[in-house]
Amino acid sequence: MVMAAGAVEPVRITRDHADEMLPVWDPAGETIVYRTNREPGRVPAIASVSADGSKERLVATGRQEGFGICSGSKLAWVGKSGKVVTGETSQFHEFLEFKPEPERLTREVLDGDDDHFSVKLVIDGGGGSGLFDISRDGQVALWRHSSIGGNGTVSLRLAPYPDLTGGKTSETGALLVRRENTREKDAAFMDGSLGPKGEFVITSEASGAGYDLFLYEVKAPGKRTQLTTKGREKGWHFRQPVISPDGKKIVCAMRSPIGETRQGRIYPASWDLALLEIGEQKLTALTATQLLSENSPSWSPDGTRIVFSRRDTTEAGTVEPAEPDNANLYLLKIE
Ligand SMILES: [Ca+2]
Repeated sequence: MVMAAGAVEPVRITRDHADEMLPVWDPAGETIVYRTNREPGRVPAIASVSADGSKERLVATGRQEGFGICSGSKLAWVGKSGKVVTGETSQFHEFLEFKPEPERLTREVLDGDDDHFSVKLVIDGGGGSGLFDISRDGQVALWRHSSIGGNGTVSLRLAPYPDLTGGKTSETGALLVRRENTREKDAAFMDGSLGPKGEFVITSEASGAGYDLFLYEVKAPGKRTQLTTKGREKGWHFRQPVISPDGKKIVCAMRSPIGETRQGRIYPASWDLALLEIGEQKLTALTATQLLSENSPSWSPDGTRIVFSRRDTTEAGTVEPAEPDNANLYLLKIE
């Protein structure tokens, strides 16, 4: 594996000393929304920053109890509408649509619609979801439904996004694929990402001792194409796949099973980012850092940059001198 030709040092774009995680880039422009834990009590909230590092700010907060307004999944932009969907896990768990405003939004209610947030899906059955994505054109939604307390099934479902009106994650839309194997249920469909028009889905799934990436054509449910094999063969983890705007490439997080050492102490392997050409199954490392984890990538609308979250895996606060250990967002050019 080699570094990409022309790869350059990533540029840090957030400065807050709390953690910035799970960034998602607006298909319409230069705004990136993400999860932050900067609020008192560190309950997750929603923040945004411009790709040039300006306008870093809180966008929406919820009740400072439980798991909060941005805890159920990665955020998802609704095409170029300027609207965003968040997974909220206060009391009943729901996927909520809202539109970021110049003023910070505050959600006071535990469940249901309010002035700014409308329910698109309700997570039913006592299980979980944790995965929600919308195709780049805003037309198709993908989510996971898990029945943890029930029969141990995990499903991926799809629906036209405009059709979501507050139904249940267990029965809305159409089934793409389901796993009934309880042994693997916790690892089934760890991450999932929709193609630009919702025409295919890339997943990360348990594979051997690791995780590999797989492709499902929406028109041929049940048929699975394996895109990586080092999970099965060597215990590598391939996670968090995101598909380029042209639908031809994937950036994902990957890590080897081999730990890393600093000052005689061994730490788990850190995450790096990799680029995969879907048709050629050619994998290129975009980062190769020791003891720094790069994860949660998201593509710029023109496909020339990605934003991701980075933190020091030793929790030693070595991001910058005199700064506490914290996760930050970075941009990386992709040539
Ligand atoms: Ca930070």
